[in-house]
Amino acid sequence: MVPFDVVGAMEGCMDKLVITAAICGAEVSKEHNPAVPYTPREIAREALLSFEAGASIVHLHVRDDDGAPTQSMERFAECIAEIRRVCPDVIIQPSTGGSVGMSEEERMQPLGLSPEMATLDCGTVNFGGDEIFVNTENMIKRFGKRMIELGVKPEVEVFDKGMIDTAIRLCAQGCIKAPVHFNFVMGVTGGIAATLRDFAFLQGSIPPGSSFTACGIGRHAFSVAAMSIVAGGHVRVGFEDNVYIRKGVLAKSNGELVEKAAGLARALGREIATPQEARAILGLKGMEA
Ligand code: KMH
Ligand code: ZN
Repeated sequence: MVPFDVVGAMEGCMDKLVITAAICGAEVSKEHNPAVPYTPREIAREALLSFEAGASIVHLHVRDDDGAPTQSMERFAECIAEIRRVCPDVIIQPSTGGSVGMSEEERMQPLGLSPEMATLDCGTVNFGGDEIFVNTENMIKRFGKRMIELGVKPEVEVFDKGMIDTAIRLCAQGCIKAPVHFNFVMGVTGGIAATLRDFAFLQGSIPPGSSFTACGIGRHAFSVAAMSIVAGGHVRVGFEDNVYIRKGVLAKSNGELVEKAAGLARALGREIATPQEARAILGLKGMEA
């Protein structure tokens, strides 16, 4: 993969673009945007709209009906079944991050469903104010080893550059399998900024053979998407990261956000991957030789 080769992208030499829809999150609510889904039905509808607009992966948090975040395995099972009913082929990637303050045991629960993928948060980060998202090295090792045991492909969440270094170290210790798939989460208060300079720094810091996606928080959603499209990475958008389709205008659905990212990709000559193509690109189980 040639970084920053816009001409190459336009000639189709890059992998097709894998779009992840982070449809729900744990911190965003209907007060931010009334279309944020809580119930299994609402979640499945947002997954379907995202899939129809070009998403091949749904990054999944789940909520109680009143919107409270939960990592309950039963609730994940219910939501996954509802998504599968309307959208059988999409890749479902549960969060093991949950929400700030949840215990390791709570967060681990969706792994019990042996999903194809799950997130693996590779370091502790301030989230502004007194909020700290805690991921000690031993926790990361336990999450990583459990994913290896269950054949779950981790997506390593990177809120700052040192988290890439942690993932590389834990790879060498057998807690994460190479090749690693990263997600650069850019623009979180307390994390790395959503700048082109820092994007290049992150991309240049991952081992050869790795894959990556990127998401920008809030107003950075589409500038980071554009950077990743031209750099040969993949893209994540969705209400978890940003609720606006453009300045001051709320998105009607996650599908609208995915559609905008897909439009950027098409304009830059990058084709969109189907879920099956995404499985091959990311080396998910069932697609290995
Ligand atoms: N909600 C954040 C505390 C993940 O999904 O793994 C963690 C998060 C990352 O969203
Ligand atoms: Zn998440």
